[in-house]
Amino acid sequence: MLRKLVVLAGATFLLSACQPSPSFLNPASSISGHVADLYNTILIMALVVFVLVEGALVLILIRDRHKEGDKLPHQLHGNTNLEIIWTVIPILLVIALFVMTVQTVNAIAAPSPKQGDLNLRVVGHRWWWEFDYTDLGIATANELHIPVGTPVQIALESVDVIHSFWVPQLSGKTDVVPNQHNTMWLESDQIGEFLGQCAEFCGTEHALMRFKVIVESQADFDAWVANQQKPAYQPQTEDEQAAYKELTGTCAACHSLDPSEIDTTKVGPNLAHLFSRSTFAGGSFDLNEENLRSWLKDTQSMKPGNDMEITIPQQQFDSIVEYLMKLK
Ligand code: HEC
Ligand SMILES: [Cu+2]
Repeated sequence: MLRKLVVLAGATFLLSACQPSPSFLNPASSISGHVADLYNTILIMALVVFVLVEGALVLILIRDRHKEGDKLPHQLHGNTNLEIIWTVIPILLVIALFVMTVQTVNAIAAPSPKQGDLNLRVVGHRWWWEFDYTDLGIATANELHIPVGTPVQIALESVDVIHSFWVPQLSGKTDVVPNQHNTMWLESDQIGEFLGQCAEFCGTEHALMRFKVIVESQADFDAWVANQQKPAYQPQTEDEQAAYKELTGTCAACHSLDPSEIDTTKVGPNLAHLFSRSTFAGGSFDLNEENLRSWLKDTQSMKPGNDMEITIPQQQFDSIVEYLMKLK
């Protein structure tokens, strides 16, 4: 048992060393920096208290042990000075924690210090994220592209239950509540990919309601936007025509093939540029042919309980897969 535990703990450490930690303790923005600073300060304070209190305890246990032949020690009742000290010090500590926490909350809640913002709408769906670039007229899902060093203003909405938007390295958590308009902003000062996760239990597939924030240079971001603004790939061959008919027929009840159709009532993600993304179904699986085929064959075994329930006619299956893979 103990050996198993040691191996498990060792493996966890080794594996976690492979990737930079997605934790807020590895911040890539001023907001997460504030949170990490507060956490570290409180941790240090707690460590000092722990070492002093436990140190005194252990010292007394050892030094004042009962020894053979000891007489009954001097008996006393109460010590006003000591009691004042151990009441006042914790009160001062708690006041300090309170002040630091309020300062951090204010720093996070403050409007972004810079102009030139990008406006975004994030919509929580069970169990995936819709990202609407309202100013740029594009809708996408599960992978949020933003330019480095630019504050992004985010309006948060939910079409069903309460979710929570959280990118530990970039932002605090903000609840995404039906019929309520919450806002937040985030900014990254590092290029890279940052993992996000729904942070409010929202049902069966809550754990697979993930997403990625892809922070790029302004030039890369502009190129990405230009591609997303293009219409989806149009059918050329007969097979593609058949697939297109299916995609704009049965599938269109829940999916749009028009990147400029910003429509939160669609139950599933916009598919116009599906293969410009690297993951799907709430950032849960790598997007490649094999996984796409498994998904279309049986979505419910890959992500049990999700809202895509459909059987695709066998004769159209291959052409749909091939068509979807052209949607770059
Ligand atoms: C009843 C609604 C519904 C129908 C009809 C439907 N889907 Fe879906 N689809 C969904 C939902 C909901 C998701 C997201 C599931 C999740 O991540 O939890 C999804 C996800 C997907 C994804 C992954 C997209 C991404 O970026 O995560 C693909 C690909 C897809 N569907 C293809 C299709 C195709 C092809 C059809 C038609 C043959 C179709 N769907 C019909 C609801 C539907
Ligand atoms: Cu959620």
